[in-house]
Amino acid sequence: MALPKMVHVVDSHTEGEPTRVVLSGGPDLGTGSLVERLQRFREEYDGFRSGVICEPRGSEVVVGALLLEPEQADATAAVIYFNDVGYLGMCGHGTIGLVTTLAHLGRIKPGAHKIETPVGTVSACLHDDGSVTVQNVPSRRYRSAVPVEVPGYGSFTGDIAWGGNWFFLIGEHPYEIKATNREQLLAVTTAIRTALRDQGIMGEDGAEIDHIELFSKPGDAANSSRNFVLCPGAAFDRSPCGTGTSAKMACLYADGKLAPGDTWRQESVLGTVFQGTVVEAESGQVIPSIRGRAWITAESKLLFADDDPFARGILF
Ligand code: PYC
Repeated sequence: MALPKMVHVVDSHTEGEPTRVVLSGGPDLGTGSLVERLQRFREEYDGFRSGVICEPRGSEVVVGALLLEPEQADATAAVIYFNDVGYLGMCGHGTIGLVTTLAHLGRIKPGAHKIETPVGTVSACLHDDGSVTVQNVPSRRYRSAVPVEVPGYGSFTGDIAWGGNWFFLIGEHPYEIKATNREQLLAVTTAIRTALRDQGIMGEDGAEIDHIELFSKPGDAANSSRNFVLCPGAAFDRSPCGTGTSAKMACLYADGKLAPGDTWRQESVLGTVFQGTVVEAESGQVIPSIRGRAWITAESKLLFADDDPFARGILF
């Protein structure tokens, strides 16, 4: 696969978590469903993913958003999210970043916009104050109170839930969720993910659980809870994680602790907040909404020289 010479990107952060929207210079994935286009991206252009996201042009914290032509005539955009190790189903903070980017470029106005993702179409409302509400894909708890023995750390019990990605959600643990504890939190959540994999604990249809979410009391009493979310690679989410907040609300709903229309204010490890709510959907699922804000940080051209040994990123 030859890399393009130049890729035009807009960077933003959503409540602390970065998104890099690829506007031009991305691979030609042809036509077909987004699932088919994602498969082509993964099989034929994975070096583009790592080149755009990994060092020296990016970092493991960044989530990429490849902007594509939608299939539906009334959709504003289609998008495939990706990171330093692979591809995401949906991304809540990324959708807020994408909508803010499109508004920054003058391509959309306040109001509701349909965005296609590989796991379903979501709706994003750009508000007059610049904040964005994302109505996510139907979310559900798959299994509750699942025990896992984690070598070096002991036992944990968590729920497995889908919020556009697969999560293992843990409320009971001895760790203080604060930014200065991030190395410890990264170590334990990474060990939990490895233990889930080693012990064959999966999402539905054998899907890998690649996000681990710890909860505690909020730092600010105005909020409902604080979280720490391990993303699929070795980075943690600086935002409260849109798909993670969706998974959390699906669990609360399943426990009768969150009714449709109630507000859930999810605080991140940095103290930033997504405000969430749910409506009921069929088969015990909920349709979660999360509201947050993104800020544009850069408009850049990424350059890829033919003889650059790290054009496809530094693959540690
Ligand atoms: O906001 O859904 C999210 C997300 C997933 C991974 C990083 N952020």
